[in-house]
Amino acid sequence: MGLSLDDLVLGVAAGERPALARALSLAERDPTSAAEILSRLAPHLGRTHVIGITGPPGAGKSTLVGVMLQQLLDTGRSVAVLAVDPSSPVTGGALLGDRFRIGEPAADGRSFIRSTATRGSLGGVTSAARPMVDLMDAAGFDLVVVETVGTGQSEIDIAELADSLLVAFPPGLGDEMQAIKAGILELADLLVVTKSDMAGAALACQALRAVAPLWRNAPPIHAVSALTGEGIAGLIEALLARVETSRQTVRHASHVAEPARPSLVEDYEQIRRELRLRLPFDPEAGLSLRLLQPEPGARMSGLQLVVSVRPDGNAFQLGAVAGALIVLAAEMDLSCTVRDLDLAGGVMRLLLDRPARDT
Ligand SMILES: Nc1nc2c(ncn2[C@@H]2O[C@H](COP(=O)(O)OP(=O)(O)O)[C@@H](O)[C@H]2O)c(=O)[nH]1
Ligand SMILES: [Mg+2]
Repeated sequence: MGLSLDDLVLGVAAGERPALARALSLAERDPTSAAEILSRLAPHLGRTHVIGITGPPGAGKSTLVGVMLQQLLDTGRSVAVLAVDPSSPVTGGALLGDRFRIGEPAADGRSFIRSTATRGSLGGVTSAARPMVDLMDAAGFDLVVVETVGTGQSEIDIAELADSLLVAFPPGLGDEMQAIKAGILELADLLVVTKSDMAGAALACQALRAVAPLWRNAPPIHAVSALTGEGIAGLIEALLARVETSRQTVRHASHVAEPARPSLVEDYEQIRRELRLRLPFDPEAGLSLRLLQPEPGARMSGLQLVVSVRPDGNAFQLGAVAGALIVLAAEMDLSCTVRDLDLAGGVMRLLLDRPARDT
């Protein structure tokens, strides 16, 4: 109580922790007020890099986040953490021995940790996660780390929320390998085999390496141990390289006029609307449509799109969407190239572009 919406907006924009904490609570219970606050914070949005981490319960995500948090703070960046699974608190890297010294993360005010209860029936990202991340962004954190428990649905939700998605893959997963084949590998930017100090870790790496070549843009695999510190430095390095390139891409986009891009995104929005009108089912109920960030240094002007099957969807819907996308693109004078279509795996990757014209 006591803080008006105006106070909250000013406080969050100034990076004040009490205001941020209250705005986050508001986002959990009053989406309308949160939306109001966020609309007024619009000029402060879009600066952070969101690191998502997902994977099965007990994979070691929270422990890894604690270790990564300290490492990221050590680079001088400010970091906020949103744990959507509050069952295992982010410890600040309590597992690590003296290999990495764990200070008191909050000591100099560059870190902020918040848990939020899981409400989705599938145990996925709550609908409040997006506005909560946006509030952390508006408060000026360089990085926002979001941990979610991996169920099929939440993995896709977190993929949409994150700029960089880490998928944690613990040793001894066995049958759950199937779940990974069903699309999450395709969504991951970095695959992390956790608990590499354990006996089954080498096998887990092997299993991933065996599957990875099936995908054209398979993500790199990092084996890490929060217990011994093995692989952590390499993981952080890979992550920071992504943070840097995406920052440059954003800068580039805002400084250099690229006439093709915005209108292509508008075309894509029109395609989404048309898909809904023309198909006999709601394509976005059963499928996830995700635009990929342009690859670092890519000269390609087109939009990359990943369509994957959600738990409620099926391969027929994917096939129908593939067909409809091709027809729509042709009608709109766009080129649509299917780069990968894996009906069994439930994933399709497309490139939408404007055909080259001689002028
Ligand atoms: N041996 C080993 N155990 C780990 C490691 N990281 C986490 N654990 C343990 O695995 C269990 C689950 O960890 P937690 O981080 O809560 O997993 P989460 O459910 O994915 O967030 C805990 O008992 C941790 O102590 C690791 O690198 N090596
Ligand atoms: Mg956890």
